[in-house]
Amino acid sequence: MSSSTSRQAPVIVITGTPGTGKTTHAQLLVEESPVPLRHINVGEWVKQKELYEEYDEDWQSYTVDEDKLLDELEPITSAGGVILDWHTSDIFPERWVDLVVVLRCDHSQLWERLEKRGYPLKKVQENNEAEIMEVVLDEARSSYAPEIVVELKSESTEDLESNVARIVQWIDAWKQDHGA
Ligand code: DAT
Repeated sequence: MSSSTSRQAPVIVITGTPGTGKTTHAQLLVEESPVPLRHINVGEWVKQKELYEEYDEDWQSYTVDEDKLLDELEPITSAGGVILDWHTSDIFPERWVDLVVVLRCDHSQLWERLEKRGYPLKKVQENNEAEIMEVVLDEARSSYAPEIVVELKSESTEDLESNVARIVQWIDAWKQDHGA
């Protein structure tokens, strides 16, 4: 069984409604991190490695095969040094995860980002409602200990930079605590 004590570097989940800035944060964090981190965009992984059951044309999304996905991720997360970038977090076992960052964005700005991405209207609406209802935040809070879940605003470049700086500080502290 993996545990945080056996990892040389932390496992960080960056979650949030689609469009809140997970990938943008993960990419900058890879550059700025004091320890090497591998960025896994879980949605892309599911497509590339065909870890899905079917594609839903209506919603333009995949139904993930969760067992296959977890089997693929287990050895990677047990080694540590990973950012898991996904719009949902409750699938990852608690023992895998050291920090959960939940990104938040004002709904009108989120609407624009999702429209620019070319999402169908109902997908824009559904995601926007999910952001307003704090679905992703609630899910993270009900899946992990409160002290490892951090909610961060992602509405500007300043937010992005200060969020990443904060996570870098957290990684420095993690390294000290774990003698890494
Ligand atoms: P996600 O991975 O959560 O779907 P993304 O990183 O692809 O989101 O970002 C979606 C768009 O929003 C992209 O054009 C970059 C922009 N964006 C993300 N975070 C931002 C921020 N903090 N400030 C300004 N723009 C941001």
